[in-house]
Amino acid sequence: MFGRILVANRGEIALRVIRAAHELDCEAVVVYSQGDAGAPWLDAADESICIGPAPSAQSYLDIPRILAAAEVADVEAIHPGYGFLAENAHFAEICAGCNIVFIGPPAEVINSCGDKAAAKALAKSAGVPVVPGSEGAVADADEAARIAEEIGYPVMIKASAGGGGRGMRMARNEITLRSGFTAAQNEAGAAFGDDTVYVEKFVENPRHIEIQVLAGADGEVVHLGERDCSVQRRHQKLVEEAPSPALTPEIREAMGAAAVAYAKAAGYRNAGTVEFLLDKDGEFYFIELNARIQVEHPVTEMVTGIDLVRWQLRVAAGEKLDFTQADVQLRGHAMEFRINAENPERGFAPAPGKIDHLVLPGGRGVRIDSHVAAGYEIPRHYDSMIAKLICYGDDRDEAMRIARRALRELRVEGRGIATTAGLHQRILAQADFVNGNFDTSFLERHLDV
Ligand code: MV4
Repeated sequence: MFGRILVANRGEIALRVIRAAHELDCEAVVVYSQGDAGAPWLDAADESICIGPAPSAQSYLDIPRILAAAEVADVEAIHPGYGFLAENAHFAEICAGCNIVFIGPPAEVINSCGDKAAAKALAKSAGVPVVPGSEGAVADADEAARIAEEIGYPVMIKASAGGGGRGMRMARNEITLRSGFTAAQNEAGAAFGDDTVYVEKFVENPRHIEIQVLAGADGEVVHLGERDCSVQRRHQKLVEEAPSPALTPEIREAMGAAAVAYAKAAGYRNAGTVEFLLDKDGEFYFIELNARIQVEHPVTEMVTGIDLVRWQLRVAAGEKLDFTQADVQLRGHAMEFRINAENPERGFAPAPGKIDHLVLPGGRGVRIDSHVAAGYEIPRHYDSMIAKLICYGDDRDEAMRIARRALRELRVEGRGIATTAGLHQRILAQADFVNGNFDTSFLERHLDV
């Protein structure tokens, strides 16, 4: 195991990684921006190094500053967390060039997973179901129109460098296809410096199901079951759970096998997530692989008993997995509720402020992953998530009972602060949610409530 690592992130995930390192008797040095000076999670680290001003471009996204900190701190490895540099192949490559282990997959694998059209082609060749559509990139609107005619409308135009919903356009006819094609191309070019797009059949109101995979140092791959992340708004997930109320044991096994097949074909290493769309008829389609630890990883940890971040460090240090697929048992039910400093009644506008009064729930079945404390001023520069409430019970009903109780206990108060906690209580009172009857359109359809 490493003796000392650098955590190139902030907030709850920085704390999560520091905790995992300490449980492995590994020291953790954390970088921080001036916007995070004096922040509570810095106390948990063995050392903290200020790398620049609050704007991420000059701190958490600034590769030279982070590598300078790694050099000064004399670390063996860097954990990127999620967001920021987590899926930046260039950063992973530079780490390798500096003889610092990037805790994640190799740079080439990040690169190949980042190209969605190529990833889809690889999935198809590995026998993984994909949404019917173009074979790779589509050159122009005429070609897009031909393919759309073939597969039938509605279709989706997607940026190859996109993901997480960016650079996507839906089209129900040739007119909107042609305008959407240009729009997607321009958006992708501006956002990613790559205007490659591809076309596929539009799946109406899918569920978003993802499979957690873990690949050891020799390329051995296991899957740790699924997470249902359908309760989201504009691609911002709000509630995630495992197992999914929509999966039968048969679909779970097939989806798990598909995720493993893709990860093996991609030469994957470390923790990753294979995203699928699940339609009304129980058909599933590969979408992309997220080459990072994800926000919602705790629900998988709760139902499998496997510490994903600890395994990220162990695999990066060259270890093989010490268990096989047959050893992975799913037990109980876990739900994660993202507590964001946002006002759902005002279009989810950021609502940061200084936390004057804080009560974080506890007790049986409750896990809180949070970096905040009373007296903490939520900075405006970063994302608005201030805590993750993870509830665990023997079954889904028990997990929801614990969640309602925990959300009643939760208090985050201060001038200007609003949170998503009340919204979660209302979600937990919705019959469709309680019955497991929801898809990616759930939140939009129930927003009035
Ligand atoms: C789709 C789709 C329907 N049909 N692809 C959005 C994020 C990206 N990872 C994939 N996304 C979608 N791709 C086809 N062919 C609908 C979505 C989608 C979605 C997917 C997952 C979770 C939430 C979503 C919300 C709207 C649309």
